[in-house]
Amino acid sequence: MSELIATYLLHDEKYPEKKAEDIALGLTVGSWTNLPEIEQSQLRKHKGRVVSIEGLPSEKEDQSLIRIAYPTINFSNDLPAILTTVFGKLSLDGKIKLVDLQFDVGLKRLFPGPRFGITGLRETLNVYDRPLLMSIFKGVLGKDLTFLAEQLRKQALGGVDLVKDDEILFENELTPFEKRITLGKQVLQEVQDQTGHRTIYAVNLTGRTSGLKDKAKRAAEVGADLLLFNVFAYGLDVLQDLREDNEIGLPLMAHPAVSGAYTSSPDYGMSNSLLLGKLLRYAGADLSLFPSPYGTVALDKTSALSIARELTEDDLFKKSFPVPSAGIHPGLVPLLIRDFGIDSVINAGGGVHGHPDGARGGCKAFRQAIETNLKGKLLVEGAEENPELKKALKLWGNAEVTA
Ligand code: 1AE
Repeated sequence: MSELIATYLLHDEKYPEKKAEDIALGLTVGSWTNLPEIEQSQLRKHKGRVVSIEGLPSEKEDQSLIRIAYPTINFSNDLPAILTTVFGKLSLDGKIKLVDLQFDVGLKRLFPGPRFGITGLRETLNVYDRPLLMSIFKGVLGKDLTFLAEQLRKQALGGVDLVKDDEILFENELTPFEKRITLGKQVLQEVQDQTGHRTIYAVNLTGRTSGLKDKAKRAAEVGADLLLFNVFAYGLDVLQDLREDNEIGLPLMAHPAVSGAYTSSPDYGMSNSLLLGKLLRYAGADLSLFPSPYGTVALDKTSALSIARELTEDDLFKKSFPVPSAGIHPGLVPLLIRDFGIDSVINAGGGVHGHPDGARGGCKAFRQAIETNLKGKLLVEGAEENPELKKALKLWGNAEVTA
């Protein structure tokens, strides 16, 4: 029988065995034991099964990991049905956290995974031997297209591979969605003609859910490179819908806005690795942004690394780019490369625009930091030959990593 296995973390539960049995029963056939025998046998194939119970004693409280298998015949093959089955009413229970979901191969094959993934995006950009570099439009609320174009040009001239909209840039009269795409494309083409370097632009796909697919198709028609998407304000299934539509066919960048409401508590909600790693990848995100362990909105290192592992480990799907973000500056590049490897995207807003030489200097400083680190040199050594890097390190400091 095909099953989906859910792992939960329980806190201070005196009787984890009973709790596990209650969940296995309560989220599947309910009170089936009180029913007549004929009904019991019909329902037996739908009942959840307790797979294991593992005590995790700690100084503060006793925790247990419980694993429960749900027959896949209980739900339709979509994430809303799956999440409602394994963590529907249970998510309201308080002290229980959904840590992981293990899909069997048959179920997994029903999900799309990324359309492009790490390999496809590297091919688009023709960059294979270093982490990609991304910068973020900043301070664009209330600004017009001229401002936006100028900011974009500076970032591209500094040598970034991707520029993304700020996630809080929505549809507005000053910088309308389609105009951002067409003007952005023109600016980036001009820079490429001038420097030979290709930069692509992630435009923020926003608005009501009912209009998203048409808007995304229109984006593709007018030449968008990729779409930024606040997936957790909409739902994973909406992302999957965008991914599966061949008329859209664009890479998808998932922003973590709102995800903290589901993941931040150690006691309840879902794990970061499941939400921002595994499920985003299954649903089709080509890139997943999440807080790095070192910046301003820090995530603990174990969580951040577990997200990256889910995005990149060998699986049926293409790999998605991990994008550890928030508060990133050039001095953190050695840590980022040590912890996330070259198959990651280094992403910065303030660390680009706050550079003393402006956004162009900020992007250059990042490229110099990456190059220096990959040559096996300390950033302070690279700074001797690179004035932009020197200024960045003076302003923000540096975290050198030695072998
Ligand atoms: C975790 C998301 C980070 C993000 O979207 C963002 O705008 C970061 O900005 P900076 O680099 O912290 O200024």
